[in-house]
Amino acid sequence: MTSPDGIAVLAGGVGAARLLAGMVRAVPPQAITAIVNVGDDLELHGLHISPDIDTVIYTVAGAIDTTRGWGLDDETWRVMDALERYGGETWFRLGDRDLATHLYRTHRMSQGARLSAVTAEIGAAWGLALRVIPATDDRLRTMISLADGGVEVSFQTYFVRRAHADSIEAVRYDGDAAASPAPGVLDALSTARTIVIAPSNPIVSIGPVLAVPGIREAIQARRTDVVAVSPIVGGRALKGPADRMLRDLGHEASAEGVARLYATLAGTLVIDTTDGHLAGAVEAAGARCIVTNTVMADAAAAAQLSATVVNP
Ligand code: FO1
Repeated sequence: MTSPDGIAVLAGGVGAARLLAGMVRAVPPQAITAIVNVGDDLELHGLHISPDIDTVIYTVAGAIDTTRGWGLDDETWRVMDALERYGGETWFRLGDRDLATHLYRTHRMSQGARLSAVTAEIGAAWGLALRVIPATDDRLRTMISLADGGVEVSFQTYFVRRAHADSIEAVRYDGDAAASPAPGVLDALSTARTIVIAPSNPIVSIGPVLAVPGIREAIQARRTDVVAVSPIVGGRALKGPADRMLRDLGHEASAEGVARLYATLAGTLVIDTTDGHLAGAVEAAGARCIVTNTVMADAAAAAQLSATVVNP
């Protein structure tokens, strides 16, 4: 049960993880509930891998490889190298220490444990006090239709195997209609003092969370208490293909475009000082606009942005 001064955060990968790592310094971590995207999840080598959940947990635990932004620091790749001998699938890089997470998660789920329960066990094992909850325990997979012929591929095939180099023409969230919010998600969204939409990719990180029936409505009902952070700075994504995906899908890749995308969800949009000249346009799109540094170059910047976001 999130306390009335709780903070609920819709989270995807790297940007959200950095914000959360700052937020646990700005407010008591026990008051924070991260609701994390599972549309990136995949089964590989018979293992269930949840990249955004692991990126959040490893980053807040201070164990993330800061260069890559995913996976563990001090990593070795002996298993991947050994798999090469057999021609195994090594395009999706799984470090030796990271593999333990997938082995444990897969084993526990084979015993009938829900993803949300196993995620709580893994977060506790890394000493986290904030709650990390998958948006849903049901199967939900982001599928990308590539431009020029529209062949549909899984998210990680688009993002990693094809290095997100393709233009896209559609995105869908396979399984969304049958999915239910994981235990604790709707409770967190209804009792939190503030709901934060982290600076994650609106299409493939925040989109799959909103696609779970009940979640979008729960956020729309709280619009005045919802603060979104634009993942687009100066027309560009700080990391990853969010700007190109937005443009490919007919949205404007700008702080103003994000304001329009989130118009029914967030009463406040936080944009970077680079985009200060767009504040009027953001307000015209219906959101209160806060202009501040949103580039979390270090822990101090992440803590500063978190402080702004939790007390908008
Ligand atoms: N991203 C890559 O670009 N290449 C990889 O080989 C890769 C492996 C990987 C393994 C575990 C994990 O938790 C994340 C991993 N990522 C990799 C990142 C992953 O594609 C995420 O989905 C993105 O960061 C988007 O959130």
